[in-house]
Amino acid sequence: MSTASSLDALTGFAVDLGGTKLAAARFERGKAVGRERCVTDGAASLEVQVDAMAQLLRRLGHRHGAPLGVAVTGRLDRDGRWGAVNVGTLSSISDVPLVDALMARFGAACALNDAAAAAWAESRFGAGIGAENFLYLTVSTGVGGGVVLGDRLVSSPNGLAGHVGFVSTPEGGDLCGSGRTGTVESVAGGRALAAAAAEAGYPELDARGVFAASAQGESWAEVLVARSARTTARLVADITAVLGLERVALGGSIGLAPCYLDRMEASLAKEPVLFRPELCRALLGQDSALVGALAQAIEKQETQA
Ligand code: ADP
Ligand code: BMX
Repeated sequence: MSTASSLDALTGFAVDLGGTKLAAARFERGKAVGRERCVTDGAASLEVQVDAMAQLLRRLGHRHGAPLGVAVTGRLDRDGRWGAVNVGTLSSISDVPLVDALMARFGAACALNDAAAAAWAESRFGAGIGAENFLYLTVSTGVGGGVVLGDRLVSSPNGLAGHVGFVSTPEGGDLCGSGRTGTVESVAGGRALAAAAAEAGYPELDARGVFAASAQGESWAEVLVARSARTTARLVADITAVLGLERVALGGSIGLAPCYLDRMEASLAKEPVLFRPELCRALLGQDSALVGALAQAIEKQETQA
């Protein structure tokens, strides 16, 4: 049995590069013993993104060759090349050699999509335990997903598998940064909510501000929050029709916002029972992607040893 199959076997470093924040942590026996974070530069090149990771890792005491898992927003193909699917989130990342750059800089690294990493962590150590057909859904800057069927993280050579935010929705109509029109991400994700707030006359608000306005009873904001939750609930029912999902764990700062799960539950309750998987919050919270990336890094090292 792989030692990474238990949480307390996880000792090393992890990075989670999302569309809004870059987080890093040092883990000892599965516990975060140091944390660093900064704002993501969505226009940065590969070199600048790796520099930003290096700064955080240096502060955490990283040494060349230490176990390192890196979770990134965007697509990671089988050759370790990285590309934004939504170019509005990372405008300078298009088919760049991430894994080569990480290996050259840090001596050891394993990289994967952020939602895929989070799905792996939740399925092994968190909300997915005991579910054979499991989806982790992040509602964050964008809307992303990772699917675990049995003991296997679903992947594809081009790294697109699991990108559930790019499914289209009848709620949508706008052009998405992926090139598709009317995607779930272009309605329900954080960038979409900020854009909708600007259209409603609140250009200074981000998605967090929209949720705060909604909590204060502002009806324009309430409409946007309700539409996001309704759209992701419908997405869950649609994916359930394809994969027979048993359980879905919600993550990301929007997915973990206090009211969001309840709103999704209320929408999902209108679907026939067959299309309603169990819905819960990610048990590892904001750490899912960090933990999953490090677990994958350690599993990879063990396989190569
Ligand atoms: P990332 O996408 O970088 O992984 P997050 O999961 O934190 O990061 O998602 C960022 C999005 O979540 C932003 O659009 C931000 O405005 C929004 N957000 C942050 N905190 C909250 C909150 N408490 N309630 C609702 N939305 C939030
Ligand atoms: C987008 C896509 C996914 C990512 C998801 C959540 C890009 C740059 N990202 O759908 O790869 O998993 O967002 O990422 O195309 P986050 O930035 O919201 O954390």
